[in-house]
Amino acid sequence: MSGIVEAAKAHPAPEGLVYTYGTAGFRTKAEVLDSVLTRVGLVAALRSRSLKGKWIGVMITASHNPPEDNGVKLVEPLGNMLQEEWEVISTKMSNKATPEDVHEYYKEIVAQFKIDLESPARVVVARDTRASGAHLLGCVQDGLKAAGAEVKDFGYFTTPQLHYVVRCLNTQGTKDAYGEPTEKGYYEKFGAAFKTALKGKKPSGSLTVDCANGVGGPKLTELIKHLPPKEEALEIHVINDNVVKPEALNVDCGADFVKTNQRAPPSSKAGPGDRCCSLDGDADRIVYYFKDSSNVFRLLDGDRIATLVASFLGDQVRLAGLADSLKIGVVQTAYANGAATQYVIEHLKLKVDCTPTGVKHLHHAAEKLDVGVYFEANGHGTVIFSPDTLDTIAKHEPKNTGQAEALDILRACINLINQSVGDALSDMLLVEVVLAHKNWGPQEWLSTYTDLPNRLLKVIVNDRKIFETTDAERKLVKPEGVQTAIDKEVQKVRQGRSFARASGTEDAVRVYAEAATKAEAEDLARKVAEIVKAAGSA
Ligand code: G16
Repeated sequence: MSGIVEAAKAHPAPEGLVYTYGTAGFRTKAEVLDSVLTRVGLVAALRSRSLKGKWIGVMITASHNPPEDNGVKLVEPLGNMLQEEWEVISTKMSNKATPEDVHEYYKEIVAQFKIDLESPARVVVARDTRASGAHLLGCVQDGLKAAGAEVKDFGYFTTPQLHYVVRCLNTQGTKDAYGEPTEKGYYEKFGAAFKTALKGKKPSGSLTVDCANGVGGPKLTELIKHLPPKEEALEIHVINDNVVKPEALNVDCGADFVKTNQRAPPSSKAGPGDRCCSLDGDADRIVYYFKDSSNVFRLLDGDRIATLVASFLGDQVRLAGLADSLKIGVVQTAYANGAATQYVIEHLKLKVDCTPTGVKHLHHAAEKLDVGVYFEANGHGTVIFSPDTLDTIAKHEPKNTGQAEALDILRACINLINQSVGDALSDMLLVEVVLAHKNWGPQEWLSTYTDLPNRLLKVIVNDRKIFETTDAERKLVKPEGVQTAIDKEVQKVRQGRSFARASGTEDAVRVYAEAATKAEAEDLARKVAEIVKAAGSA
């Protein structure tokens, strides 16, 4: 174990910095991450050993953050986000001051979980296209080597591809086998499911995909090779796929840019009615949009994907004769537009749960449902089917051709949806399948309900950690008095709703506001931002 001291010595922790495993792992400026990455390597090896050698994933990415940032997250054997207990361990390990402290804590974890150091440690690593990725990979490798882990390096991957291979490796040869644990296996699985789910239907028009100049670009180009020919199915135009220039990542493009600014990337050449979508830097988020006949930008975000998919799956379940056996539910966060929540409850007549931000929270809530459709408004999400639901759908005997057809579509959708994590590429194919079956363009999709005008702002404060929330992040409990001030502003506008919460991926407090009109929503967001700014500068 002396190698552990050596590895930690080679990547010393900068003085005075405190690291936290946040909404999606550790995320900050790449130049201060060396020590964290090495220590994450050690923790990943221990996590694998604590599970008797199951494969654990390490993804080096900062997703939607600017090019100079980077980050790392750990993935559990079934492709889920890291267990919270191990998030705490990772945080503690990253903040140990000296190499000796790191070694001591390593031994403490071994004792706490009665880890057999003779058990194998197996870890899968991958990274996005950030310039700092290669160096940080070296730092993780040093930690993994010191801990004696067996490593599979998949090179450049989207985050969901990493989740996919981890799940495949751990389920190989079992009744729950998820697929071939290779990049090719990923394309083959989702490509084949897309073809089956379309059932000969063809999405109307073409789809332009903005890849945020991230890893999604080259991976989408590969995926297209495994889809049916464009004459038979979907014509895709790939844009913003320049990964040779890492400084272009997420700059004036990508899902976060589109969602936050509520406009298309300036590079977009799409005309009215053209269906477009944007991925983020590691291709785990997707939002759709188009220009309407009056040339007005229209966003179809995560809320819209959730309602579209929930309504479609609900129809197929009903048509297949399974309505009495399966209940569908939708999981959202506080960022969900009030109109979307109302539409799900009143029109789709489905149950809605609200959780704090972060895929892990939504995923856990969705796991409690037969069919859990979870999406954050920013485009992160997927659908998960409980084991009993999968069994029911697999065993169901259709009574007529109508039921048989719906059942076929349902089964193909299960294969098309990446159930380990939200996956922009798999979500995109799913949306295209639904639109093709409904024979809808973006305008019909948009017409299902009218979003309340809303505004999302980022406020830079001295210390964002002083902002503490409750009630699924919808209310601030600290600093004292801030929530009361926000409530007062909310009451001044019609259909007003607003909240503030510290980001878990950026050094900022996010403010969300919605109201009956654009002017009121903008005004409310600005007022709440001022309140937050004042409280954060005190
Ligand atoms: C990550 C998380 C998402 C979250 C987003 C913003 O996304 O995976 O669940 O919504 O950060 O989080 P926050 O508001 O706490 O900064 P990504 O795409 O950056 O990995």
